[in-house]
Amino acid sequence: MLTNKRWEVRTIKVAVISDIHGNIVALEAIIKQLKKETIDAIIVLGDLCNELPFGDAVIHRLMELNAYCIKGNKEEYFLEYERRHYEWDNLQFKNTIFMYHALSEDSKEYIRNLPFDLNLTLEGATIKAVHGSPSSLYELVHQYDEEKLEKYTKNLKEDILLLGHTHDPIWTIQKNGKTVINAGCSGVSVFHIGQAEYLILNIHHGKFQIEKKMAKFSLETLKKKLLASGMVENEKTFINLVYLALIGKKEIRKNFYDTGKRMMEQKGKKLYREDAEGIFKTFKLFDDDVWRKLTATVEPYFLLKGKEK
Ligand SMILES: [Mn+2]
Repeated sequence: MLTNKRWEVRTIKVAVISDIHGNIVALEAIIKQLKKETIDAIIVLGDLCNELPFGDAVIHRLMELNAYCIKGNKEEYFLEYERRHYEWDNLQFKNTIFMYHALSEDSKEYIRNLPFDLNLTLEGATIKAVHGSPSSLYELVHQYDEEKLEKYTKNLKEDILLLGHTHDPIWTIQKNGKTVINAGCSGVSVFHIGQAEYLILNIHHGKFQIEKKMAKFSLETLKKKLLASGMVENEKTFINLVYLALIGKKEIRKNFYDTGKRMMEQKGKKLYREDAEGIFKTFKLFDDDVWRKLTATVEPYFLLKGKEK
């Protein structure tokens, strides 16, 4: 029968994007590529915003595209800020607060309503999508984490487990008859300079095949947008470290945070709160004097100077 035959040849294409972190320039580059093919669904694995200050534009675009989105730890930071359970007066939090206030009310509401995970059945394939791991927004699951992979595939009902959060380049692994896919990092990858990685799942009668994709974006356009955003004038260090990592100088950022950790330890101060809940379980705290001393050491490398106040 004609209808059945048509049904049998149907392959659906699902784009999977992760960790955009407010990089609207990268997201637009991906969308441009997606428009060239027939995409049936878009899944976004959290950390839509909060690193680069264009989260509002990113969320509006994802709303327009009717993307299936889940929450990342970076959205949770904003929700923690809304709850005001902690003090947020450290210098290092100025950028988080700035990016929160750069969101429109409908974007904030969108974030509040993001689910922790998604369970989808698409053309016979069952998919579970999470940001970190099936039990936490913060847990990192790498390709070599045998125990975690065992734990999360052993009783998995779905065929495919989609992960993000690590910013590893895209990887896939077979375990306990399941396919685990880490969708990499679209917005702030330190492995693909000026390129946004994502993937396409081609699904046909429950069988699927994975295509790794790459979309080039302009770091110059991004730089101009960052300079116009007001982020540098608000707190210059964080955004400069992010931008340096984006252009391939990730060791400057790594050194900043590693040295900061040692300086806090030398002061006999804890990097985490005793009563830590939520984001403070994973968020390292730096005293302002440490943050300022470190800034002085990396400032000569800063490319985003901002306007004089
Ligand atoms: Mn994350």
